[in-house]
Amino acid sequence: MATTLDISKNFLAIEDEYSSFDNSKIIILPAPYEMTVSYGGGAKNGPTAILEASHYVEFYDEETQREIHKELGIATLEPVTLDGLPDTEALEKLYTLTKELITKNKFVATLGGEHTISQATIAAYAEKYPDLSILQIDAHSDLRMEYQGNKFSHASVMARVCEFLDPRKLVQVGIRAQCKEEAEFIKEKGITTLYAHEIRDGKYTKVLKTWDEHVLEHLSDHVYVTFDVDGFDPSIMPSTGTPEPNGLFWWETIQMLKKVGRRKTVVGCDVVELAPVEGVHHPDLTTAKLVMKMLNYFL
Ligand SMILES: [Mn+2]
Repeated sequence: MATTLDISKNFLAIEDEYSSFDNSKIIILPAPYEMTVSYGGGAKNGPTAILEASHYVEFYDEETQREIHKELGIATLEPVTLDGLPDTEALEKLYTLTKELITKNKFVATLGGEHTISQATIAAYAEKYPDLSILQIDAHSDLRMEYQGNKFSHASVMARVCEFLDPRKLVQVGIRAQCKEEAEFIKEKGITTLYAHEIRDGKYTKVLKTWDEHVLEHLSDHVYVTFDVDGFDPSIMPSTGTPEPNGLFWWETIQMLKKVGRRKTVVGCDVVELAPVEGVHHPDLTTAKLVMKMLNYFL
């Protein structure tokens, strides 16, 4: 099994007792993959930036009143080496590693890297949980059959997932940039897509119910959450390759994640596409805190 990072480099800066592989239910898996960036680059620096920023996130979560690292243990693996590998080999490597971790009953939180990586981790989880549904937070639907000639583009990741998972088990939130073919694919295949403009227009807001209830209704019991940070509004998340206006804000997003955690069994997650900008720290910290909130809500 891959080596773990120590207190100087691991998620939250956790001492050995609560961050060893054997003692930890939670595995942070840094996957600095960057091959197909279309606009702004830097996603390969995402995992390290999240880990560094996490040293300024508190162990104690004031909302859930827990110190989750002491309850469950959080081990951070050494970043998986994907550099220089062809797409298929890199994805295969990540799939195999995820599969090993799931077999050992770990909860894997993968840090990207480009969104492309999610097809590998989701494939591993989908084999273990046949009813698995996917909650995708993203500005883009990522359903292009291929992009710039590459079917392993970050813009095609969910099209690849729909090749092995029933598209009706995909729920997308915050979408606000796609091509016509993607919109048609969504309708044709029965994907649940909550477009950003529909959320803002109140399409899913019912009496005493917020839009996220619609998300809950379309998820199965076992859920995998894939979080592309460009789902957030660029005002709180400028550090990403393709920022899009009219994004989600912090509180509504974590409210949704909290409800998902309470009412479903979240079995794994990833946070992808952070492309850190030198001298701009808040998006790195926001992402590290997002990971921490997800762990607190999901486990
Ligand atoms: Mn994406």
